[in-house]
Amino acid sequence: MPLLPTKEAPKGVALAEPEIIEKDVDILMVGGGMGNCGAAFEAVRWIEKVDPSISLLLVDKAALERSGAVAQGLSAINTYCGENDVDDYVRMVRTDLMGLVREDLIFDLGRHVDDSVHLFEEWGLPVWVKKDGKNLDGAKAKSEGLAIRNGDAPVRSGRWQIMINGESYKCIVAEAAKNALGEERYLERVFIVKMLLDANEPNRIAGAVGFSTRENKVYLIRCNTAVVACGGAVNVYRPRSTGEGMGRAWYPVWNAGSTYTMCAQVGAEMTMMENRFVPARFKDGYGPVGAWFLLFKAKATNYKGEDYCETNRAMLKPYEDRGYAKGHIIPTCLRNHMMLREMREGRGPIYMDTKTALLNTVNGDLTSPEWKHLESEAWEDFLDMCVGQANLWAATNCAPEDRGSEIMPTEPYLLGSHSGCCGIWTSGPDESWVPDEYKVKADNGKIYNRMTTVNGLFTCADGVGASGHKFSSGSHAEGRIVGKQMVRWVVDHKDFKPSLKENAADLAKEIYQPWETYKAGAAISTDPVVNPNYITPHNFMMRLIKATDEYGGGVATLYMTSKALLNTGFWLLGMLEEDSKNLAARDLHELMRCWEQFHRLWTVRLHMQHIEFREESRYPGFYYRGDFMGLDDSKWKCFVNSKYDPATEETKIFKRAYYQIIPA
Ligand code: SFD
Ligand code: AMP
Repeated sequence: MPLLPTKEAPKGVALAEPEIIEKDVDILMVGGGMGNCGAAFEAVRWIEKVDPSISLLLVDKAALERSGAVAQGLSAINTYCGENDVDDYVRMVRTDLMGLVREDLIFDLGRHVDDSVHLFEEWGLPVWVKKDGKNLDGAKAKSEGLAIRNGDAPVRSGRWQIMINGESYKCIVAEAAKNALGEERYLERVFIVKMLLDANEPNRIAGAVGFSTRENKVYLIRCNTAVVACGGAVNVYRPRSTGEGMGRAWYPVWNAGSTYTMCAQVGAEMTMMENRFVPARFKDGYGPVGAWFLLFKAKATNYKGEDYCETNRAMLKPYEDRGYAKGHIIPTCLRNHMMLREMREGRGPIYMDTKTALLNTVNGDLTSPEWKHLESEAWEDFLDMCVGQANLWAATNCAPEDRGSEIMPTEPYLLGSHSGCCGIWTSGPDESWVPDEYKVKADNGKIYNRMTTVNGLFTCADGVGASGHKFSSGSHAEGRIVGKQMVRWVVDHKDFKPSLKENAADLAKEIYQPWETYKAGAAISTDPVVNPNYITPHNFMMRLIKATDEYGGGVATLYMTSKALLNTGFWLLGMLEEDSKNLAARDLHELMRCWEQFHRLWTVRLHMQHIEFREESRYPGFYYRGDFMGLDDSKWKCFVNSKYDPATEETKIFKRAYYQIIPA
């Protein structure tokens, strides 16, 4: 019989009965992104100083050099304090995130972040330097022996941002982490599925389980302490991209909410999961706008050429009156809020006026050598961090000096390190100025900075909630804070012997279930991706993102939702939860996709539950509660936190007090 054509051919390594590999380590690091590269580097330094017998293992689902958000590189470092006062950094983050942030965490990060940037430069990252009023790019600065770590001035695109030649940013940071670890202390291409609690001590982390995406191996790792830093959640809402472009997104598509799901599932308290980030980006290519707004001083305009941030200034009044949107700082969500009005009322498309910006910079002199340099900077901004946008410009014959490019608010992303702040509730530093409620007391009565409410479980970067605007540099710096604390934890808990409730064979069976489901059902249909007995991870994701898009405030409704809409969404997600038991995998790649969908489902449901709980529209432009359109500080100037109880399988959502630490 001739082979029937298949719509989706399997792509990964064939599935087979997995070998089970068990490991015991003191420190387990899950994820190999900016956060955990910092954690690994710092932990090794302290292990060498304190006790070289402490063991450590870092596990990444991908390869460190190109994993996570910085995989493609970046063209700016968005958090570098330099000459700025750290208090002002806290003020900026507080204003941008509508007044609700953990100021202890932000201050703590601000005072450490520059040190990470200096290390990046030392490890080889070319950083632009200002000399005699001129901008020298990284290579030129290096050749002249200039460096910001030696006191030379960086090229600032904005007050907090500095320019880099960052195509190889992640390779450089990963190399330093790998050099510190040595080959025996990291595992790549291993996807962690869940964290495991201790069998004897309640609320105590004791291990993790996952599988190789290249070999049929299940890894069960017992540990004394763990950090989960698997980035944010992408493709939890339907992206604007369709057809062959589907899958193109702004934040890294590989990060599927593993951080939030895996920590929530073991009972870690979550915070501000209602928050999201809807970045304004160049349409279709998702190219960054920051350098255009800040470095090139470009304006975004409606179809009439009006700067809608000026014409809609009155929309800010209610927020300014309450102390939000101060002076020239307009919170990111409110900038979207004004743009969305233009789109709703038919004054789109919205354009980034690249032409005027470029011509103004060189006073209209398109023949000067400065012009050539400026032109390459404009392209390099994309080539360093979003190659697809440069491709799109080339493919559409777009010369930015001739005409503007359309910008658009994207689909929502869940993250805690960029201009958003959902995540996990953690302890702040153990200092007198930090309110007691911000300190999580561990089993021994001590405070471990960035520990979650689960004993021995840490997080950093996109994982830590209520503390945005860390970006790449702050994520690394926060990882370093965690690395040091984990060594301290091990020293303080030398006698702990992890014991797991689950056994390895049962866990392996559970993880490989989608393969069994596939084998059991496959013969029933001629097309392997359409089958009454199972659902493929791709089809599962399509159902998930349709539900969240339409009912959870996605682009379909211009970010509008309400209690009634959310309830329909929960009903659909409930059925998806049931169907998640019927996810099927044909190969190892699909097995990873199955577990990613499961992580997405948990994360986005929690996001919607938090939105339901907060009866106001705290972030207009990111999302709206149609039934509570305004801000209500009398009831909601507080954190919304939640906690899943692994024993009862119930999630409780509640308020926690906000404390202002840095005066206005
Ligand atoms: O232009 C598992 N970011 C920017 N930061 C800057 O400083 N400057 C910029 O220019 C920035 N911009 C930007 C940025 C990101 C992206 C994607 C673009 C543009 C296009 C933000 C930073 O990159 C971000 O803040 C940090 O990278 C966050 O660090 P972290 O550690 O939280 O996440 P990660 O780096 O993505 O790493 C996650 C890791 O987890 C792994 N992983 N491993 C095992 N098991 C699982 N289940 C796992 N799930 C995930 C990943 O492989 C990865 O190693 S701009 O927009 O402003
Ligand atoms: P983006 O490219 O949008 O991710 O932004 C990069 C950096 O520039 C971040 O620190 C943003 O907060 C900042 N930024 C972007 N757009 C603006 C703007 N219009 N005004 C002020 N800051 C901005």
